[in-house]
Amino acid sequence: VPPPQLVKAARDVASYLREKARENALFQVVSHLDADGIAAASIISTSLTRLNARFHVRIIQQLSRKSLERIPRRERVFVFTDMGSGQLKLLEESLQEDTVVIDHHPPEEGGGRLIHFNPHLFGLDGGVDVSGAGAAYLVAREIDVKNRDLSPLAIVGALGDRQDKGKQRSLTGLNAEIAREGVEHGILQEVKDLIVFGRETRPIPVALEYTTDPFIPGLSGNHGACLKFLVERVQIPLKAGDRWRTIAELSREEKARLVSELVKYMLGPGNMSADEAQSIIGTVYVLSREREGTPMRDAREYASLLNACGRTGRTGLGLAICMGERKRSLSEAAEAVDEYRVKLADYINWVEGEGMKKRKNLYWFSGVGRIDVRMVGTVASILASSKKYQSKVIVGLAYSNEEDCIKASIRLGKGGENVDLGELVRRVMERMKLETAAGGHELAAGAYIPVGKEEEFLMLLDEELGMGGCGGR
Ligand SMILES: [Mn+2]
Repeated sequence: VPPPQLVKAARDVASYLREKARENALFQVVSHLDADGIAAASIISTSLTRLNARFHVRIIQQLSRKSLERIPRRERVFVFTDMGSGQLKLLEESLQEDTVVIDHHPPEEGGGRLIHFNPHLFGLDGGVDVSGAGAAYLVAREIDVKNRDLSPLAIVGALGDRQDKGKQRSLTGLNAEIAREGVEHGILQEVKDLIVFGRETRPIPVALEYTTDPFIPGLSGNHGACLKFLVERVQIPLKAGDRWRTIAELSREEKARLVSELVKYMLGPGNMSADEAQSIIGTVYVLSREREGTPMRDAREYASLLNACGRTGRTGLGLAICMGERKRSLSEAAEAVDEYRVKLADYINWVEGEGMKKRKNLYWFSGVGRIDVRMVGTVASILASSKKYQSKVIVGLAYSNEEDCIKASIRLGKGGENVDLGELVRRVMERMKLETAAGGHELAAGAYIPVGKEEEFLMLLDEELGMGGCGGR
């Protein structure tokens, strides 16, 4: 059960938004371009629609002075979702307008003039207990009890943010609470099943090929190998007549065969740990009112779809889908997912082939002019998760149009636990006397650096790593 003070705070934000809607205010929703951010924005947008309120939505990659300047101001009530808690002072300085922040990131001090809703303020951990979409949902259901039908979107957001850290990849904390509400409402189901990409929509070999979480060496990204594996080892019918079957269609026995062969492969030729192999089975969240065979039926696939929409510049499409559009948008969404996959594979091949450079204490690549800035973090994360870069630091660079800066995404491979990347990056920014956005935590950090300062940034980061107790790795 959520702490009563948290419910009370959500209720206060809700009555504020209702009041402003009654005054016919124009709302400006601003949110983050990942799946959680898009889901959060759509939860608030749907709630505003139901209040007959006027609103605009802007989806951005980074909240900064620059990105704020680009948003029209006049007489708007700003509602930030899945962002803002880390920039309370910036928001208070730059916005004279009424401003609401609904976020789950660790809050900074200050921002007393703002209306700020964040589960951290009530002793919860926004890293695993609840997502940005979850926080938005807590407010939405206080706006109107009808908005309880939006709980599946809160689950989509949480899965998009990889908050499924419980047993068998289940959601915990407030997320589990919200899932239970969805189940009670008859709009969500929790089942133990194979967790692969596109279980509702893709031919089985493609589903396997596209599965990168966990990344299965030799199978992930390799269509031919997946087909061969299925035909030779698993031996289940892959087609029904002319049509390819999906994972969701497999019988219990067929699925059991697939699982046991997969696990054998992962532990054998795949060279994966038992933990990693086990993570192929887990809690699947099914949006039971969505049509079977569509990507919105499986909350994880829904999240990948939103992520692909955001990172290929189709944020409007992602929002439309979350707000109920189910016609032309589905084929467009499929295009977004394919484009995203193809780009990602191309980027990774390029980095692994020629892009990756080495320094004393880190690996780095410059994707400037080559890699879309919205995807550089994902590229670095995928590489960091591979065995090759175990306990290594990877820095990916790309040019951000939004910020007119170089974005650096820094990731730490598994096994490098005695470094805090967020702390190191903050120290480097201090030494460079930069006040551009930067931050992060132990395993992942990011920074915006003026064009031309990349070399200095890499040099100082390398130096800090050398002093930070992980030199020589
Ligand atoms: Mn989030």
